[in-house]
Amino acid sequence: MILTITLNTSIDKAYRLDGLLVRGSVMRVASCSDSAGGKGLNVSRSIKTCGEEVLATGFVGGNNGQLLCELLDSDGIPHEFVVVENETRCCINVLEPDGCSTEFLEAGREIHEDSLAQLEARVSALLPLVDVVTISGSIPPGLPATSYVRLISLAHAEGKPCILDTSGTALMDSLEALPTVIKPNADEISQILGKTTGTYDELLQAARELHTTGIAQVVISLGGKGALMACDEGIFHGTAPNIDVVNPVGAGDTMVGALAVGISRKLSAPEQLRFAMACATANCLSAYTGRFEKEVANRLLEQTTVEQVF
Ligand code: TA6
Repeated sequence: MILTITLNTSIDKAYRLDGLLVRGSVMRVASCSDSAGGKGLNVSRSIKTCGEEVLATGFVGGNNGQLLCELLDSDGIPHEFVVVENETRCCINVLEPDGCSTEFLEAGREIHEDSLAQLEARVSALLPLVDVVTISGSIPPGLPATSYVRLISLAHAEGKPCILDTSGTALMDSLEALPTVIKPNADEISQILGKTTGTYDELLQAARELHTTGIAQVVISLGGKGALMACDEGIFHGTAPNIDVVNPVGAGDTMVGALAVGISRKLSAPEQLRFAMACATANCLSAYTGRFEKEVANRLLEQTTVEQVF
């Protein structure tokens, strides 16, 4: 079973427009779909789509928190959240006919540190039951940037691999806990190593350097150019087939979920990367945030290649 941890859950609202966004105007939304969001819940859906057992935890609060649990129930995602006082946030994704996607992400309401202690106790109780842990997304106001350090350490103390997918100071301040897998973008790698990683070779070198600090797998998304993975077996470059993107939102989260599935299934590192890229590409073909069709991912898997570059 895979445990997903989401401190900053969200009701994700996807607004699809009939015309291009016009600033300063009143625009009626052609369609709106709500989904249980926050990166870790997109991750949870992707794990379930892959056919693996998943359990979601983190924080929910208020009416939005209740709606989020109902949305997860309808997705068939088991959950054991710590309920907090303040309302769960909303994140808006505006989708235009030309494929442009604009996201408005609320910071979230304040969560008190005693709630984090409750979550740590909940996670500790669940760890003996799980194979892999994922931790995804931003840290809500009120909690320290080091919130993920203790959660990663709890997982490692039980011998469970832990994938961390976050950014900014939350990522920087969590590296001391040596998460098993991280998925930084090129800017974050530059920030971590304090040097530019503009060229492909600089990215390769940086991924290798980051891996040597003790992070077992460093996955770098190259957008349309695929993704890199630096690990003990070497450095691999995965390339997915070209597609017409329908909705890219959640693709990175689907990649995390598929990486967790790959680890749970004890796939080799390059096979984990290939499987994760096929699922993330399938996510981009779905109109719904953080969802994809397993059959589409299986078809894309045959067209996704991974080559060893170092
Ligand atoms: O990656 C897409 C997404 O998960 C959206 O669904 C929205 O929930 C947002 O990211 C949350 O990002 P954050 O970094 O604030 O956790």
